[in-house]
Amino acid sequence: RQAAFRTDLSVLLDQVGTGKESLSFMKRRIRRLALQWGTAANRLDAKLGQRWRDQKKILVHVGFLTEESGDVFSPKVLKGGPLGEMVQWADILTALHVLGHNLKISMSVKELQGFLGVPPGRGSCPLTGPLPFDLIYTDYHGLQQMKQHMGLSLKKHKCHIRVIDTFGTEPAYNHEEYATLHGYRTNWGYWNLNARQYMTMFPHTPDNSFMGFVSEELNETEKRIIQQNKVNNMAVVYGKEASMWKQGKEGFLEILHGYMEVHGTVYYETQRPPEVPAFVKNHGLLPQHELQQLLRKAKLFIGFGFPYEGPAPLEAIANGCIYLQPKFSPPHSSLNHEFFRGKPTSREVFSQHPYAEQYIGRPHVMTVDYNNSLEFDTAIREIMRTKVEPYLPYEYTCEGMLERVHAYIQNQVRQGSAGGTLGWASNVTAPAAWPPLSSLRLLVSQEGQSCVDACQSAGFICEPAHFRFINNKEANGMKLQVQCEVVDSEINHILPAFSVMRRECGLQREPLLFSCAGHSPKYRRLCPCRDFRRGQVALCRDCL
Ligand code: U2F
Repeated sequence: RQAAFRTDLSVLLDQVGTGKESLSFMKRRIRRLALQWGTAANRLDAKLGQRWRDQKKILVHVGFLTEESGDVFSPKVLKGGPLGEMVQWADILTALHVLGHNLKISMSVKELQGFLGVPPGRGSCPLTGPLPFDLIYTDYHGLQQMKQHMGLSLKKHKCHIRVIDTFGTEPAYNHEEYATLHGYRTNWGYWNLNARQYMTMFPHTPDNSFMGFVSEELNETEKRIIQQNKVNNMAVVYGKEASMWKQGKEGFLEILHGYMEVHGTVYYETQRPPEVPAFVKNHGLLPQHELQQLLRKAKLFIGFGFPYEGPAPLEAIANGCIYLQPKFSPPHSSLNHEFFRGKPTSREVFSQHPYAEQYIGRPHVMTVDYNNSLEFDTAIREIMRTKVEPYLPYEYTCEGMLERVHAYIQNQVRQGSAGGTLGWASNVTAPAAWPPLSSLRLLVSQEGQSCVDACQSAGFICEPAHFRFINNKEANGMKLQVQCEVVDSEINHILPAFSVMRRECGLQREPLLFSCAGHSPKYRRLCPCRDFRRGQVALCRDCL
């Protein structure tokens, strides 16, 4: 069946259910953005013209909100706890609904069993029949629950699963045997999925797919009004929980206070949290739409280093604020920071919000060393002088998210894999390459450099789907004029690569370990880069 765009969200709102603060938060968000989604649907509909879109049967199982996983998030919704995940799930549900798919939503193991056709009360009884869905979106908690309740058949149906994974999963951590043997085993990884089945919140791990979320978009009149009403000496602090304000913030807060009126939205019960200095005008945790109003007046949105990679800086920039954030030197990662420990990635985070730094940058984003008071002071004064327009990258608009999710749903399933071992779409006979091969740009990294960085510094992005086309002697030797004296094929996540000193070229033997992230001091990587659309890094020029 052909999928038809939907602009009425009432059915979706009924499906989301009631009885928890997390669900109420998501529903308020869906309602608040309904008009924007509607307009975006109409625009994308016109852009895609008469193109056929398959209507898919989709199950969304939100594992972290199930009672069975402990649901630690729901009770904290009104108390300053993380909301980023709920923002993203609300937007994923809306995107799938608006794109016209046949959607089922599960927020408990019981509902999951019902939808999968597993008899209730027989948790260990595996699903024996065919999977009644084309696609299942879930998270790591949900994956664990599905393993418990689908038994062995999970393996068979694995290629239909997409895992929403905020911080990303790198291939070395995903491959069970390799991770176990080489010290990459963590609490989360080792599911042997195709790494593109993990979908992240920001486009930070090109081995995975970028799912994202949306932020409110302003029209030209709203933008003009906001710019007229900006209060040049008003700052809002990023940090809704008192613990984010603790220790070591006094120095730069004093400097900031010397120039600006400082506002906060820190949750409190009865008394002002002691971590928040008396000069800060604390509004308490605000509903999302009131926070937007505050951001419309403020000139500066200032980060303290935590939370990492949340939605709020994008909302601030979209409302015409300049986002000021700390540089991390040395960078934070799972090797040196508690928050990232155990996460299936060794990605290094060089500032509180790397996306804001790399993809948006000046004048909207300033990343400075907070320990250097002079640098900090100069930044504040520059911010007060600088005029900026509200800005939202296309990939974070409703239309951008619809376009991307549409492209994934219609194309990712068609992908083939070298050797057919990925279980990604082995049931399809003649898989056309997607992204198309026309987008491939073959590059060689510096010694010790990953393909993520090599592609990025050349203005491209690493495309793991293209590894299978470059993992051969021809690419290694002839095209790049590398003199390989030996060509070996091994199981190692830094391959394909070659050692300059030893004149040895190495090919990858395990397609699951094709990795943009991999790097090693004495090796130059062979990198499958691709072009991308401006403002929509997930899609290449010919990808739509
Ligand atoms: C991130 O989670 P957070 O929830 O801490 O991310 P934020 O950027 O602070 O904000 C999420 C939403 O909270 C809203 C705001 C954002 O959309 O509009 N909000 C609000 O409604 N009222 C307020 O007073 C202040 C903010 C990230 F998303 C998670 O994935 C991580 O787990 C977490 C830790 O790094 O950071």
